[in-house]
Amino acid sequence: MIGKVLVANRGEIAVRVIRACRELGIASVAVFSEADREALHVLMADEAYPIGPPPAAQSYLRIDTLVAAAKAAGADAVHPGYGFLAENAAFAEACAAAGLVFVGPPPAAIRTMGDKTAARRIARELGVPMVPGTVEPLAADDDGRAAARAIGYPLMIKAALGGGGKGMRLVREEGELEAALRMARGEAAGAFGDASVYVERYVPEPRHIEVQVLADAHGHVIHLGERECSIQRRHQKLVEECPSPLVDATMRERMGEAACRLARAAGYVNAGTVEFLVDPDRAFYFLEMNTRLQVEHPVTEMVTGIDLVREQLRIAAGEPLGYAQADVAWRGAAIECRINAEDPLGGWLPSPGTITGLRAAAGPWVRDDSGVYEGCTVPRFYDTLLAKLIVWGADRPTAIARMARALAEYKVVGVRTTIPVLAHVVAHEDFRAARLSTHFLERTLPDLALAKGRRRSVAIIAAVLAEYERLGRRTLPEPPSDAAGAWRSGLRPGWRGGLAK
Ligand code: MV4
Repeated sequence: MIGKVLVANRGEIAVRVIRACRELGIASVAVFSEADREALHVLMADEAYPIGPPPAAQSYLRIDTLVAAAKAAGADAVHPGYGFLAENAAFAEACAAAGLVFVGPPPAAIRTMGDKTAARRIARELGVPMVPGTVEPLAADDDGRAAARAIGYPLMIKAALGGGGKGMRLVREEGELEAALRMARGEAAGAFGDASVYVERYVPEPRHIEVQVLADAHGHVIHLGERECSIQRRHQKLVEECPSPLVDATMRERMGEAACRLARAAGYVNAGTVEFLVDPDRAFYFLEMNTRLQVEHPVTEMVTGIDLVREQLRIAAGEPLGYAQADVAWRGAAIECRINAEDPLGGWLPSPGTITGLRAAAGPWVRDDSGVYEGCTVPRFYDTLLAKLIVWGADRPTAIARMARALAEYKVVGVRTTIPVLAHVVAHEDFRAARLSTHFLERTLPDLALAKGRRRSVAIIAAVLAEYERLGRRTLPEPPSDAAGAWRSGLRPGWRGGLAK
């Protein structure tokens, strides 16, 4: 039985976990750095403990401090969220050693899947399709030539302990191999404390499709279908959806079955995600397994009706799933947009600061998973994710129209956000026709620069019309209310936020 959970995270995911706890009658304990004293997750939790200075290395990444806070609070369990220590086997072990339930997989499963070559060896054993390449790290003195000739060019060098695109290098021909290998090893050593790398054939124009799995401690493993995550920029996803418009029931069953077999072979328990690359012929290849709850988990929740955080807590408490694969049904379509405090029209730089005005989207089938409130300050020390806007519709076109509507309602003033780019994506004919690839954004973003120029023109035309109206006012009938349509640009008439700046 779990009666109290310490949430070892911040922002929207800490809020998400606190909400699930409250619905289950579980007490929640927040932790906060000096930059997060008045953060939303602190205001929402039942209790909150300070854990140190703003840099994450001195607060949210301190295993000793977090375990001490959990013990001091009398917590039974620790939920790691995503990022920070969520895929750190030593943290899971430290929790267990302190008598705390880690709401996540066993340390051995984290470690196995954290080594991408170990994961590839499991996939090979099981006959799960994967990108051709090595299943062992290259030896420290290996120049990679033999492996590269066997695989063929172009190829990718990846960090064995990497993932999520960090430490990856594309090699088009043998002449580039030596330098790329040196850089990849250096990056891997710096980022992951281990210079080990492996080699894979490069899949051009891939789509990124991942499968959600749930495994309980009683040997039940099921999948909840896929998410399409192809709209991304530099390995940061912007828009995700469930189901993938590319995947039919047969492909879902094949990918889901492969994901379940991988999870089972790794001794996996709790919620996890198996990533695949899908080529233009719809062949899928195992890429890696993420041993955490993912940012984009809500789209799966909206389409399956299953609360993934609730399931994580139930599984961690030792409860059986209580339903089987045949009980999982997928209904309609869900889309998630990530609202980040970044300035896409200014080089995508982070945009920390105080949120002076905020109006979230609402209405039918709209969900706002946010970590901020009007008046709060967005620190510069962490991930820029402010909120996730999620919508559901009976089908994909309905969900897209709803997302466009919801993005137009969403207003954030005081910090720059990615909302204009998200609106661009969901309005684009290629997105609407499901012509998705990981290159979507770089291919279509010049359109956004045009839109910026167009906005300026609209502002000038509006100013000229207003002046004409002022001059002619005496002879014209009473004008309509200024308030009509004011919501498009702000919370109140005359209050100009976001795009109008
Ligand atoms: C690849 C690939 C092409 N071929 N591997 C990027 C994130 C990491 N999980 C793996 N990634 C890729 N691995 C081979 N053999 C292309 C990518 C890739 C990518 C994958 C998923 C989502 C977005 C991406 C953007 C660029 C490259």
